[in-house]
Amino acid sequence: MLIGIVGAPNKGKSTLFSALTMHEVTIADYPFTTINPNLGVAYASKECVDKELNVNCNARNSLCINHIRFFPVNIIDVAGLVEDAHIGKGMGNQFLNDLANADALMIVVDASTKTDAHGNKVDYADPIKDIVMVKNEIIEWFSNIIKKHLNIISKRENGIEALHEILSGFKVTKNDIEDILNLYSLSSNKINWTDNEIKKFSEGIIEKTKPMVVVANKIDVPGAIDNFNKLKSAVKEYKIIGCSASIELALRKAAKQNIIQYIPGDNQFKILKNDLSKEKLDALIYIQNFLKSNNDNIQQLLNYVVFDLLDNIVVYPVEDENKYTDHFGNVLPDGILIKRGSTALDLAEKIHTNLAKGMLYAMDARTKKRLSKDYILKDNDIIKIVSTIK
Ligand SMILES: Nc1nc2c(ncn2[C@@H]2O[C@H](COP(=O)(O)OP(=O)(O)O)[C@@H](O)[C@H]2O)c(=O)[nH]1
Ligand SMILES: [Mg+2]
Repeated sequence: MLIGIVGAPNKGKSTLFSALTMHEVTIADYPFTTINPNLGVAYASKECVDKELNVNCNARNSLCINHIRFFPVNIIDVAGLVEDAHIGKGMGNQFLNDLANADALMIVVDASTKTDAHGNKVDYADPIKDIVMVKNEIIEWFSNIIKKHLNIISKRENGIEALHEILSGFKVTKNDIEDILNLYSLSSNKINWTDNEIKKFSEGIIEKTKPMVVVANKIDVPGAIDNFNKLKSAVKEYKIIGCSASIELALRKAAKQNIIQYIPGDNQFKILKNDLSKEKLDALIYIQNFLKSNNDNIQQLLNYVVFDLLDNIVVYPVEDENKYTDHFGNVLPDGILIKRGSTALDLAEKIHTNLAKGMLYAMDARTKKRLSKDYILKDNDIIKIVSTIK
């Protein structure tokens, strides 16, 4: 899973990225812990089933702290987008290609309203303008990709197949394409759309395959909460989550330095050092008050994207259905993020293609009941896959 951070310059995208990807602990063998500057790992969190079962898990593909399970997801922070980036303004829009593979996008806006859509300091700038601009630039970027290939697409009898080939790196399925063609009554063979039709298609595909959340950042600045509330009542199209990326970054830095004990997402922390300077202590008290007075935080933001916007559930595969272990004896080693509606066979495929190939049936480890391959998984299911191939 890949989540992209987008927005105009100076809204706090990179600060948010740093805060989301800074951890006290990382999972050593997770493939993405080697980080290039703008690609990192963040952790979505949810109560672990080990609490309900009254055991302590040995989490391996995820982390578990005080019965809160943390699941790795990839985060990418791209350059700032400005109005008319698609005709070369600012840094242009080529860097949006890095978002092709993203499953969802976080649009970062400045709730303090002190930076405009170009990132310049101003007295007032309406964050709604940023949302409109970002969405529009993303649609323009996508439209240009279609335009570039239109000549080839127009020669093909089957337009859906032709589009699907062009969009193979975009996490766009044939079904997605078909749905949008139907929605806007667009022709599907020997496609030769007008610019307007290309734009409609692009808008439809982006809305369907790149769901977005708006992050109202810099909520710590005086007056920002009012702007945030205004934004929430004016924009119904997206969920809007307020946060202060800079405060959360300070918080996670303090946790990393073992100055405080903090579980991401909590609205409190414990100070571990008693020899802090007055300045540091005051800063921590300020952060503590901030946490207590604000409901949203970046952990909720990430959890919203993973579990609500992208509709994932968590399933725990085990080999021993009595002890809830793998064959090394690890208790509930893996928590797997999987789309709601997935089947037991989908889970087997996610674990290993061979496991799926030889799959006979699944078993609910709680009830010991047999489940068919097409059983629709439920959130927090503990599942044993029985297969002829391991
Ligand atoms: N007050 C406040 N300032 C912030 C916050 N997040 C970022 N900033 C500041 O905004 C400026 C731009 O931040 P940066 O992360 O580089 O923005 P980007 O260009 O969108 O990546 C920097 O001066 C940050 O310190 C925040 O939550 N609150
Ligand atoms: Mg940046």
